[in-house]
Amino acid sequence: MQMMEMSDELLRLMRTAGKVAVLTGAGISAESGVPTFRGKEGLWSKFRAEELATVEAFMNNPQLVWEWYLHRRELMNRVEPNPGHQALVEMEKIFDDFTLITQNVDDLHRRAGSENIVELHGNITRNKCFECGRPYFNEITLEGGKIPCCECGGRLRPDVVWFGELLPEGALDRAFAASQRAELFFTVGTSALVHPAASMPIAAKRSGACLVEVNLEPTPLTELADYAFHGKSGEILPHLIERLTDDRKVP
Ligand code: BV8
Ligand code: ZN
Repeated sequence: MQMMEMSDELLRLMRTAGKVAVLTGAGISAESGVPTFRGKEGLWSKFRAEELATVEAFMNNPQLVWEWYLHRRELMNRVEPNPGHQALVEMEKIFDDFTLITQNVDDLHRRAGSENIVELHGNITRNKCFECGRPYFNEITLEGGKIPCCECGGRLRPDVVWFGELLPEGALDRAFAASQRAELFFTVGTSALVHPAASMPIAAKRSGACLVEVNLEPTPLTELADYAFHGKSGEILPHLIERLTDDRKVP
């Protein structure tokens, strides 16, 4: 659907909705220069995320996995939130009950100013001990090929959720609760292939929410969505906010 066709029905709903939830994926950070997972320019295109973001990969080759995360962390220091992230900060101010559920570990929503964020897959800026789970705040370097360790002797790892690992319980509960009470649910910049994250829009729709997809290309959610905007989130989201705030200014 083209932007100009944004129906009055959706605008009316956005004008009157109170409870809104958003699920974001790597696509919302693409315009900041962060490679997506499954795009052509995917992260370290010679590897698949599923081969590096796993416990086995870390057990077999912790050096390679740490190099991948330090490379991504260094990239994160060089990029900024984009208008898509900023539009969600505005959205949080407009709706009384707003929850931003993200699969991204890039910390860009927090840096943009979003507050009520549910990090389903952790955050690449944080480290923790693989064994005891204690957070670790010092700089990580891979000097002399040694893997950094915790006082307990356990190996340190990035505080992200790897494939095959359970999501943080609190995060999963909060995300499902927000999805099931939402009147309006946006899924933005995700291929909707990774579970249980991709179940959030489905849970929202099942509970009666209006489902809006904003993504560069169709996904398995497109046919379920009430509205599907296919294009760049950094253009579509600001336009939605502009239409909404113009509208709300109407005396
Ligand atoms: C779990 C953190 C319980 C690490 C990540 C078979 C069926 C169903 C499920 C499974 C299955 N086999 C295994 C599973 C479970 C598995 C899973 O879902 N696998 C998938 C691949 C099939 N899930 C898990 O393992 C999860 N845990 O289930 O625990 C359990 C326990 C034990 C045994 C079984 C089950 C844990 C998953 C978390 C993995 N960690 N990240 C890190 O980042 O290093 S996932 C990783 O993928 C990122 O978090 C990323 O966000 C996420 C999803 O990818 P997307 O965000 O959607 O990114 P993608 O590139 O795919 O798509 C981007 C989209 O944006 C594209 O559509 C593109 O068109 C669009 N786009 C691009 N540019 C723009 C744009 N849109 C708008 N504007 C633009 N400018
Ligand atoms: Zn430890």
